[in-house]
Amino acid sequence: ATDESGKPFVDIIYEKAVGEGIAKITINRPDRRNAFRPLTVKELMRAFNDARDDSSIGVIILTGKGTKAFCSGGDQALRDSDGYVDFDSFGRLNVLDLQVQIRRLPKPVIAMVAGYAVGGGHVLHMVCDMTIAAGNAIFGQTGPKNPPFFVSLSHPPPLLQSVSQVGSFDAGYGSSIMSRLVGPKRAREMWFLSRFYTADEADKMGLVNTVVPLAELERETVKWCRQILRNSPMAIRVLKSALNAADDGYAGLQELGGNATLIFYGTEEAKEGKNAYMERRRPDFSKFPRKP
Ligand code: 2NE
Repeated sequence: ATDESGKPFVDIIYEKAVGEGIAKITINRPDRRNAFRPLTVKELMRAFNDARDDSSIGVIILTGKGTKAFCSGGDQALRDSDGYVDFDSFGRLNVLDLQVQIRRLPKPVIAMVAGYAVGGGHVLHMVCDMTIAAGNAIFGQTGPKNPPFFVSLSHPPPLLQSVSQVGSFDAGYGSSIMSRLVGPKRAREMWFLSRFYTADEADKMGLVNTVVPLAELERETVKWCRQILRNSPMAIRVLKSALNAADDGYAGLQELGGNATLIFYGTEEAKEGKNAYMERRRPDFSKFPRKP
C-alpha cells in the first residue's frame, strides 16, 4: 500500500473499496499486538488525511491486523523519557495528534475491534465515532496496573497474566471521552482499577455499538458503513461536529462553525457578497429574507 505520493506504508495497510465509499486502515504490527510506534502513527495520519481529502470516501474503518488485537497502545520497547522514539533522536506522543485528527475528521470513523484494544489502543477506539466489536474483543486501560495484584490470585484469569505494569496514563481524550462514554464512575473504575472488560461488558457500558461473532466482524462493519453511506453526507458531517462540539470546547465549536461557513458559501446570499467584492460594487443583500 502507498500514500498519495506513492510512498509505501510500512506499519499500516491502507485500502479503498472502489465504488463503495469505504476506506480501511489497518495497523499492521500483529507480532506486537499492533502496538504503535511513531512511524505507525505518522502513517495512520497520512492515510486518514488521504481518506479525508478523497471525495469518493464517505466512511473510514480503523482496525488491527489479525484477530488477536486491534491495538495494544504505544510500543513499550521504544518508550523513552520524553515519549516514543523510533527513527528520530527525540521522543514523541504523536498518537495524541492522531486522536485529535480522528475527532475532527468530517467523515465517520468506525473502529472494527477483534482481540485486545488496550492502553493507547483502547483510547484509539474510543475516539472513533463508532465501535463494532468481535466476541473475542477485550477492552481496558493498562497504564496504572500493577500485576502482582492479579498474579497473587490463586487462579488468575489467563488474559490478565501477561499484563505488564507500564506506568502511563492518558489524561486527555483517554479520560474525558471515556467519562462521557461510560459515565464518571465507570471511567474511574476503568482507570483506577485498570481492569479488562469483555466485549459484552463493554457493550453494556456503552463503550461499543454492537458485538458480533468474530467471523461476522467485517461483514457487519461493512453493513453499518453502507447504511451510513446511504444517508446525507452533509447531515452526517454537521452531526459529527455537533456531537463533538461541547466536549471539544473551542476546537469543537470551530469545527461546527466551519461547517456553517461551508454551507453558507453555497448560498446566493454569500455569493452576492463575494461577487460584489470582485465587481467593486456594494453588495445588495436586500433580497435575502431575515428568516424567523
Ligand atoms: C495486549 C496484551 C494484553 C496481549 O497479551 P498476549 O498474552 O496475547 O500477548 P503477549 O505475549 O503479551 O504479546 C505478544 C508480543 O507482543 C508484544 C509482547 O511484548 C510480545 O512480544 P514477544 O514476547 O513475542 O517478543 N507486545 C504486546 N503489546 C506490546 C506493547 N504495547 N509494546 C510493545 N510490545 C508489545 C499484552 O501484550 C499487553 O498487556 N501489552 C501491553 C499493553 C500496554 O500496556 N500498552 C501500553 C499502554 S500506555 C499507552 O499506550 C499510551 C499512553 O498511556 C499514553 C500515551 C500514548 C500511549
